[in-house]
Amino acid sequence: MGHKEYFKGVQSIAFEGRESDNPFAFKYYNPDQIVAGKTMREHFKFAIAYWHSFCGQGADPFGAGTQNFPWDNSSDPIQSAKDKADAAFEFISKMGFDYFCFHDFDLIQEADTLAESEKRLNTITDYIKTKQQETGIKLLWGTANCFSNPRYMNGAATNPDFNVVAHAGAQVKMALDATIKLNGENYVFWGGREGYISLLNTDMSRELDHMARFLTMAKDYARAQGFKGTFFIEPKPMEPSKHQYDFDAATSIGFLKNYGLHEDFKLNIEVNHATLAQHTFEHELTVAANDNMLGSIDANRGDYQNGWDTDQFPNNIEETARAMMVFLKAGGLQGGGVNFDAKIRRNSIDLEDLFHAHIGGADTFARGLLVADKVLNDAQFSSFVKERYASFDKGNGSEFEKGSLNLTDLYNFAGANNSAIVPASGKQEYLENIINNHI
Ligand code: XUL
Ligand code: CO
Repeated sequence: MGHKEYFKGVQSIAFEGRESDNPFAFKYYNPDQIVAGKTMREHFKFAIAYWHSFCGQGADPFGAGTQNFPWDNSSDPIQSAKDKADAAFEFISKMGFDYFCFHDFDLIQEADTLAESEKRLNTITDYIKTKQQETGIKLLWGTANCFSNPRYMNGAATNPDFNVVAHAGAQVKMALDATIKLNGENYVFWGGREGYISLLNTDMSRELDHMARFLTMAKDYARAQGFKGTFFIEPKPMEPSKHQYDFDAATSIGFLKNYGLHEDFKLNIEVNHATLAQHTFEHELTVAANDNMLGSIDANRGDYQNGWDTDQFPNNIEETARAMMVFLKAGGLQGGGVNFDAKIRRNSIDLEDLFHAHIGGADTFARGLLVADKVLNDAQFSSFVKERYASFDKGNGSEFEKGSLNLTDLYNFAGANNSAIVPASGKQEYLENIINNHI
C-alpha cells in the first residue's frame, strides 16, 4: 500500500456487545451472528456512500463547507482522486464493511469534455480495481450524477433538448462501463431532475416516454456488455425538482410496468425519500415487497420538524425495527444491500465523527433486525393478522378470493346473513406494545 494513513488513531471497529462503553465498537452489529437463518453481514451488505462520506464537505445553501478533508489537498484531479480512494478504502476497511456505492464524478472530478472525463474515469477505476483486489471491498452499485452539472437544469433523460439527453446517455454509458469494470452488483437511477418545476413549460407525457426509452437503452447496453445485476429506480417525490416522476414506490412500479421494464428494474427505497412522500419507510418497503420489487435500501433518516432531505444517519430503533419486519417477511433484498446515504452534520468536523455515524447506523439496523425477528417469532403477534383475515380462509370468503363469486352472490350472501357482522377490534395498541416489549 504505502500511502498515507488518514484515520490515524482509529483501528478496526469490532463487535464488543451491548455492555461495552467503547465508542469505537459495535454494540449490536455482530457481522457473524446468525439471525433468521443468515449472518448479519449477509442480511445487510452494508455500503458506504462515496459522495457523502468522502466528497461532501458540509456546504449548504447558506455557507461553504466546514469539513476540510486531508485527502483533498491536491490541485491535480488525478492525484486528489487517488488520495480520496485511499481514504475511502482505509475507512471502509476499518469499519469492516464489504461494499461501497458511487456516482461517476464522486470518483474523480468531471473534465471539460466527455473524452477527457472518460480518460479520467478509466484512470481512477484502474486504481480502484487494485484497491478492491487488496481489500476485498466490493461495489454494491454505481450510478451517474446527471443532476449537478448546470446542463441538467431542465432534466437529463427528460430534458426538452435532445442534445442534453444524448449527453446524459453518454454519461450513463461511461458510468455503466465503470460499474461493470469494478464488478458492480447493481446499477441505480435516481432522477433528481427528471420531473418538472412548472407544468406551463412541460410536456409530461412526452417526457415520461423519453425517460422509459432512455432506461430501456441503458438496460439493453449493459446487458449486451454482460452485466447480470439489477437496475434500481430510487423513488423521491421532490427536491431538487418540484415534482419528480419517480414520486414513490407505487408510482415507480406503475411506470416500470407501463413500459415493460419491471423484469430488469427493482426499487432502491430511501428512508428520507419516503418521509418526503408523506409515507413511512415501512410503507414504501411494503409496497415494493408486495410486487417482489424490494431491491435495495438507502439508509438514513429525516427530521420530523423539517420538511427537507436532511440525510441524517439512522438512529430510530422503532422505525428501523418495523422496517426490518417488512424486510424479513420479504426474505430480504433482491440483489441490493443497505447503503448509508447519510451525511454527518455540518458542525461534525472531526474525522472520527464519520466512525460514530456509521457505527450508530449499523447498530440501529442490527438492533432493528433483532427486534423484528423476535416480534415475528412471537406467537401473540404473528397469529393476529392471520386470524384477522380468517373469514377469507373458508367458505364464501375463500370463493371470493378465488374469483368465483359475483356481485349478486355478495348481495344474496349478505341478505341471508344479516346478523353475521360482529365488530372486531384492530388491537393496534396491543400490537404496538408487543414491539416495544421486544426493544
Ligand atoms: C438524493 C439521493 C442520491 C441517490 C443516488 O436524494 O438519494 O444520492 O441515492 O444518486
Ligand atoms: Co439515495
